[in-house]
Amino acid sequence: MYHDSVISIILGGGQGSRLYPLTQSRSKPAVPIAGKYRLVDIPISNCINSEIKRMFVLTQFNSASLNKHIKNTYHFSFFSQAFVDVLAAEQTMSNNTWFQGTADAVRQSMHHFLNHEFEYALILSGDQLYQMDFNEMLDAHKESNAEITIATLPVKEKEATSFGILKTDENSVITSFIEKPDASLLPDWTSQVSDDMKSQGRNHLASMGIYIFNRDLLIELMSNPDTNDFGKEIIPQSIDKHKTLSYQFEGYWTDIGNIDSFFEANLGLTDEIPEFDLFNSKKRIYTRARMLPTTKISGTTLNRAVIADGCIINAAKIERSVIGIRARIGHDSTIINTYMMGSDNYQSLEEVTSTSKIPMGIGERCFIKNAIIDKNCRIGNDVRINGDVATKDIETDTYVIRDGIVVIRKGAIIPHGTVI
Ligand code: ADQ
Ligand code: ADP
Repeated sequence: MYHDSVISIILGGGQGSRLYPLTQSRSKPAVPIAGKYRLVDIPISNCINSEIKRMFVLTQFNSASLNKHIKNTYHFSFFSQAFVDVLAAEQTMSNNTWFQGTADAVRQSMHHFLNHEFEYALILSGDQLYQMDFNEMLDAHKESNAEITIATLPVKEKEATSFGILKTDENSVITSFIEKPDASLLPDWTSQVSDDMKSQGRNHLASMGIYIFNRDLLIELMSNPDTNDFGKEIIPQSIDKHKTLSYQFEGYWTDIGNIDSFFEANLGLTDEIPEFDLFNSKKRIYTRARMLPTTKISGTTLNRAVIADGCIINAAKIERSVIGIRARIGHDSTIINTYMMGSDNYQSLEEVTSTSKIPMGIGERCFIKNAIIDKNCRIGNDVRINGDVATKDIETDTYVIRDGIVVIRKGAIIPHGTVI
């Protein structure tokens, strides 16, 4: 176990434009996933399960909901060294800019890390869904005397242009690296992979954006103010000078950095055997213990539905959907292929039954398909939302359509009878 020698640095997101509008009023790590968690719970839980308990979350926005979530969720023993610190981009005498990229975010926060003793810095992305034991990666790093280790995953050709792609020698030492290569270059960038990966057409070795750096090397690399990004500059410039190991991972891992992948990763949880396993007690995903009541369902046909705590559901049908905490869905409504995040609070019975104001949740006789409904939305009666891949991307005050997915903005009011 490496808990005394490792700190982890979670990259909590730049401007968050790829997950917009979910990041319109909150920082990326605070985006709700899987009905009751937030994005930041994934890397934090992986660290806790790997006994790495000193964590920094780097974010551009000092968002109240992120701070509150972390403060209310991760209580460690008074006698333990464990902590989760949120470090937001800060103006100091020596710099007055926001983080310019992933490496710049680490550089600007170095003075916080250096107050702590550590041998290895584990750098993690804040927008990936996976379960990984970092001790195995740390073992590989230490045994090979590497200065940098990158977690890597075989990917298909059509995905390879979105990642850093690399080649290794027979000892898994990285010999070349290219950030997000043009498709025309890919035939030169295949690697030897296992038969299983080969049979799935996964012949390119991609960086997962998960790095281990030895402390002294990280200090040295961060002293060069001209490098702002790990994938674009630090890694390609380091591999010739510093031994950089590829630690190959073949488990489930997916980037959830844009609306389409975020949507699919959430709906994937409704599969009969989801690739991301929330039911594994050894790889538990932690979140805030909210003490919500059990969910109440009446008259609903449920098919592949994942339903969080504290919901009141009277819908006719819910199919391939994830329904988040405190969600309320009215009579005769049909919800298909939808991620509804739920609500931050309950309304009183008078508010819910009032005819003057649309209550939080989804009303009666609605039909909702291919949608993400952010928290605290008020969807009236007889509303029809039918996302379709043929629909062009559009943006209004209350919703945004991206890749055919209708995203209802946080707190939006959708009047009775609206058709989207
Ligand atoms: P990308 O995912 O495209 O590629 P990037 O946008 O830099 O890389 O994001 C990496 C992580 O850092 C994300 O979690 C992001 O939210 C966060 N981040 C980005 N800018 C930030 C900032 N200014 N401050 C704080 N956090 C920030 C990277 C690598 C590729 C690799 C893929 C794997 O560059 O080589 O293949 O990750 O997903
Ligand atoms: P969660 O972790 O439950 O998703 P947050 O920490 O972001 O949520 O905030 C939700 C909490 O904020 C709720 O548990 C509730 O106590 C409080 N809250 C938010 N909005 C309201 C409101 N309008 N009325 C009462 N409480 C609220």
